[in-house]
Amino acid sequence: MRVPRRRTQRSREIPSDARPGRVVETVGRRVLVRDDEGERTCFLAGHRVVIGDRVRWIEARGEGGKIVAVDERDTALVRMDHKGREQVLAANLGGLLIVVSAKEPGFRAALLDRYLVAADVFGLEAALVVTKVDLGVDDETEAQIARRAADGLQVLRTAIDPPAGIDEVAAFLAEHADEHPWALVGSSGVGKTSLVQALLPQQDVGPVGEISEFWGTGRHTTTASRLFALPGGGEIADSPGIRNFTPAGLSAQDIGLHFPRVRELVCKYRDCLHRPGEDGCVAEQELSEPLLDSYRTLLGEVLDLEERRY
Ligand SMILES: Nc1nc2c(ncn2[C@@H]2O[C@H](COP(=O)(O)OP(=O)(O)O)[C@@H](O)[C@H]2O)c(=O)[nH]1
Ligand SMILES: [Mg+2]
Ligand SMILES: [Zn+2]
Repeated sequence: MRVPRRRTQRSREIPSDARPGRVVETVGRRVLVRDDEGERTCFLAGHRVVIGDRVRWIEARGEGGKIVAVDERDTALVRMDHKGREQVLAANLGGLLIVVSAKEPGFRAALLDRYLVAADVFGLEAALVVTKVDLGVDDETEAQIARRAADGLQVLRTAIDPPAGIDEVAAFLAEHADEHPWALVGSSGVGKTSLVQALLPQQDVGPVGEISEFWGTGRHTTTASRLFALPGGGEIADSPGIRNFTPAGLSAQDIGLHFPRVRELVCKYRDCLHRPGEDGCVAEQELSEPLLDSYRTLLGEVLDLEERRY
């Protein structure tokens, strides 16, 4: 699916003294814009921006900058909120570093699969980071990891104390460095901010161990979404967790196309949605239970949202 394009400036002209920059932090209606000269707080004049957006800004009397235009996005990570509204979470990303913890909280395979679907839908690369391996990885989780690795997903494993795998994450991000940053995604508490802190020991990267949820409006959390430049190269975005991530722009019929093995099913009817009890459906014979569960849960949600919208 192509991301919805947004023209740089709809009707108003961009002032000639406007300078380019990139949004590296958002907390509610306040954003931090970075360019070669540094960072400054900007306020929004009717624009909606997210982390990673390329913008034009002008000096504003005594209070940093004012954003006057938002450039077209190369990519956008968009979710559907519980009311079926599209919500852009980040712009111009190159990939998703999907973070799942071995324990506390336990491995959430279904959420991992949704982010994999999202990467596929929005044209992003993806890799898996399994955090908290110091707590041990049980057999069931190992099986879940092995299944994704067999599908070609790169898997990194980390622990903070004693440190393990941190250099591998840094090397991975350096290898994938270009103008499109990667973003850490995953539930609250899986260790995203701890990982960023381990990558940037000299810098205060934000609160660790606080349960915060991102609702898009900025009202429910003071925790920022923030883009960090790494010393070895590459960039990584950290953000508060999202309780339930549903990629936007998916029709019920599309979902199967974004799941490995589901897309290969040959059922009696070509438009089979592989719901329980469907006539001539081979999904239950052909797929593992966790994979089918992941698929059916997302399908159920999209069907619900479709029903509510039409
Ligand atoms: N045992 C263990 N705990 C960790 C590890 N990484 C993070 N934590 C703990 O997990 C909790 C949540 O971490 P945080 O980085 O805030 O997670 P975030 O919500 O994903 O940003 C904190 O109490 C961390 O100390 C790890 O590698 N091992
Ligand atoms: Mg965090
Ligand atoms: Zn079927």
